[in-house]
Amino acid sequence: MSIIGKPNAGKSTLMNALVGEKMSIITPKAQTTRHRILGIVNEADYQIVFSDTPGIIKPRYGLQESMMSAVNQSLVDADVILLVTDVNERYDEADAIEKLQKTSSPTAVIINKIDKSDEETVKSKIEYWEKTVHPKAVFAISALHQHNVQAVMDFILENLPEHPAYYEKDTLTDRNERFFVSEMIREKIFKLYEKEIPYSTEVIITSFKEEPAINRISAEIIVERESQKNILIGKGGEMMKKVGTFARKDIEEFLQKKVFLELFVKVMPDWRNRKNYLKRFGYED
Ligand SMILES: Nc1nc2c(ncn2[C@@H]2O[C@H](COP(=O)(O)OP(=O)(O)OP(=O)(O)O)[C@@H](O)[C@H]2O)c(=O)[nH]1
Ligand SMILES: [Mg+2]
Repeated sequence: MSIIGKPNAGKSTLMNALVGEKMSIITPKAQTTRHRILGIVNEADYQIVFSDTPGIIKPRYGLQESMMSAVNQSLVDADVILLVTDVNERYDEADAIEKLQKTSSPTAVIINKIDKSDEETVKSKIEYWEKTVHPKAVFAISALHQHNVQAVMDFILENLPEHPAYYEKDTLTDRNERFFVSEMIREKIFKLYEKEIPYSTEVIITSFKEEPAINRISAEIIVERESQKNILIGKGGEMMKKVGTFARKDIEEFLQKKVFLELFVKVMPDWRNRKNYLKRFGYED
């Protein structure tokens, strides 16, 4: 079950709504999601494996190339595809449409953010998508307000093939705690910094010690240039403190435990284009 679409369309918001858990981080900035992230729903008589993916773009550097191979990989495996679109986007979804043409899996187009639109626009978008990609269904929804999300869920259940469960019954995702912790830190960076900073940043968990009453976590925030390091840290370390405080709150809620979080900023020139760094950071070819 693959969720694809352009950056910022609301794919991660929809996945979280369908799974009923906060799996993927969500920010107002494009290209928030960098990996394929699985969210698994287990019920007595079925299992649905959702896969959230990075927004479809034309890659300009190594990191973005890896992001696009995550999208392609998720399409290869998908039994059902949801193409998420923002109702207020212009009609320039050629890259996403092209990907759909390579698959024969049942597809639904999701017109999202209808809370920010009007009936007439929604109607014309439904018509546009029906005649452009001939999907099996079109849904107009608001993932943010959980409006019409159940209809999408029903479509998925109707179209999922009979198959033995791919994962153990209590599995929720393919990612570990460290991954989610690093994502929570990255989410704060996407929200607190502007321009190229979020896109030049990676977060690596360097130490994760579980003690009875507290978890001690250290993370490195990787940037590409010395000047970015200074911006990240901010005057007197103020900005870094903010990142740490907000991230720690989320991590404590996620782990249901007290957390001591230590952040270090490190420069790795041009990491977004260096194969060995990308590999080490968990990005596949
Ligand atoms: N008004 C409104 N905003 C929404 C809706 N769904 C998502 N958003 C907002 O749109 C922004 C992007 O949402 P995401 O879920 O991160 O989008 P995405 O498609 O995963 O983005 P990338 O990971 O960058 O590809 C966030 O600010 C969301 O709160 C919706 O139904 N209505
Ligand atoms: Mg996303």
